[in-house]
Amino acid sequence: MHIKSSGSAVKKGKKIYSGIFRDGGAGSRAKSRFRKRRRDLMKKEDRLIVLTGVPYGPGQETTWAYAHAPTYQEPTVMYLTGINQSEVILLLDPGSKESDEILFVRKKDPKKEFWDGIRFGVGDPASIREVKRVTGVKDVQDIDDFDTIFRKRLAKRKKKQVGTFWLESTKSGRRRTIKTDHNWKFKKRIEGLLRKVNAPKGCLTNIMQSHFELRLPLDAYDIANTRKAQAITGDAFKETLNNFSKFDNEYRVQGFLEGQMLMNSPYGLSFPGIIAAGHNATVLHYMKNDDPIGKGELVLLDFGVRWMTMHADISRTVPASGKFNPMQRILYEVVLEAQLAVEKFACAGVTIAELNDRCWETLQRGLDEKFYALGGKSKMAYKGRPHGVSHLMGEQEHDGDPFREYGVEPMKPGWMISNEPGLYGKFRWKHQGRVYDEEIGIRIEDNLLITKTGCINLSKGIPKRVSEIERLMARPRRK
Ligand SMILES: [Mn+2]
Repeated sequence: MHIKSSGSAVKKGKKIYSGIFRDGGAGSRAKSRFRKRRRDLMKKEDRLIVLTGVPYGPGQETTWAYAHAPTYQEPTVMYLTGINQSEVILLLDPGSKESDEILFVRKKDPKKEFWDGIRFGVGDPASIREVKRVTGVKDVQDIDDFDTIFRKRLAKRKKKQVGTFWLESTKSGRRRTIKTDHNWKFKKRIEGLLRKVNAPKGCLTNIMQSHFELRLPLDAYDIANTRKAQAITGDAFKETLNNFSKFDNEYRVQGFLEGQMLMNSPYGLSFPGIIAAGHNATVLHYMKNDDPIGKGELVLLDFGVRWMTMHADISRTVPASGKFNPMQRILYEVVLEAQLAVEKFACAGVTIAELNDRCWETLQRGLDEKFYALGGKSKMAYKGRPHGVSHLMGEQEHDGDPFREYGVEPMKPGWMISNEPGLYGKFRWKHQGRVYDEEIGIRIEDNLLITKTGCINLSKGIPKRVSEIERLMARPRRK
C-alpha cells in the first residue's frame, strides 16, 4: 500500500478541532462551499428553516461515550456545515436583516471535554471564532436559547412558514414516514413550539425533496473524496487476495481487510463488512462473520471505507482456494456480464428501475444460455430478482429517500449509484464425470458516477475479472 497519511482535515495549529469539523476536502474553500450550499437551499425554500444534528454520539445514548463511528452527524447538517458534533441546530432565515444563518451549539463544558475531548462551545471565544471561520456561519448561539430565538425570528417573518427535514415517502399513495430518528423528534418539538404561538395550521413543511435535489449530485470535492475511498478500498482488497491462503475463518478475512482500510483512512468504514463463505453468502445481510472457510468455497465480501464523508461500497466474490471451479466460474461470469450490461446502460435520464430490468434480464439470459442449456440445475429462495441492482450513494452509503422512490426518477449527472447484481441459491451441474453441488452467493458491486453521456466506473481499479482475481490469489505468499 502506498498511500500517504491523510493529515488532518483542518490546518496545522487548528488540529484540535480536526475531529469535529469535516471540511470535505475543500480546505480553505470549505467556508464558501458550505455557505453556497446553505444559500442554494434558502433560494429553493424561502421560509424559516430549522435542522437538527444528532442528539448524541454513537453509543452515548447509554452510559458513556463510545465513539466507534468517526463520522456520525446527521447528513443534512453535515452537508450544510461540516460539523461532526452532537447537539447542534442550524437555523436559516432567508432574507433576514439580522443574520440569515444561526448555528446553535452547547455551552463549553470543560468537565465533558475532560472525558470526551474538545467540542465547539459557547462561552469560549477561541472556539466560537473557529466555528465561524470554518463554517462561514457568522452567528453562533447557545442551544438553550433556541426556542426563544426561533419564536422571535418567526414573529418577524411576514409569512409564517417553517421548513424542517424528516424522512417520508412523497410519491406512493401510502404515506410512510421514519418516526424513530432525531429528525422526527425535532419535527415534533417544532410543532409544539408552533402550537404555543398559534401559528397557522400546515405552516410546517418538509424540505426533504429540495435538500436531496441539492445534495445528491456530487461536487468536485465529493468526487475526489470518493476516488480516494475507492483507491484505499481497492488496495486493501488486493492485499487481502495476496494473503488469502492464511485465512481459515471469515473473521480473519474481515480483520485483515478492514485493518488495511482503517490503516489508511481516519474516517472509518462505510459499514461493517460482510464476509460470507459458502452457503452463508445466500444471506444478503450476513453479519456473523465467524464461520470456517471451506477449501473449495466461494467467499463473498461486501466492504468499503470512507474518505471524509464519502463512501466506497464494493462487493467481490472470490474462490477460497484461489481458483474458481468450472461451475463457480460459469455462474460468476453470468453475474459479471449482467453487471457490465448495467454499466453500459447507465446514463443521465435513465431510471434505476430500467437498470433493474436490464440487469435481471441479462442475468436470466446468461443462466439460460450458459448454465441451464448445459444441464445445470438450480433452486433459489426467490423468483427472478433477489434485490435491486442499484442504490444511491453520497453523504450516506445508502443515500436519498429511504423508501427509494428515486428509483423511478430519471438519474441526474453527478448522482453516484451502486451496481450490484447478485445470484444466490443451490446449484448443481454434472460436468466431465464430476458433480458440482453447492449453495452459492455471488455478488459483484462497483460504484458508478452518472454523467450526461453515460457513467464513470469509480471502482474500475478494483479487480473483478476471473483471471485477475486468480492471478492476485496465486502470488507467492509471504510467511
Ligand atoms: Mn451496496
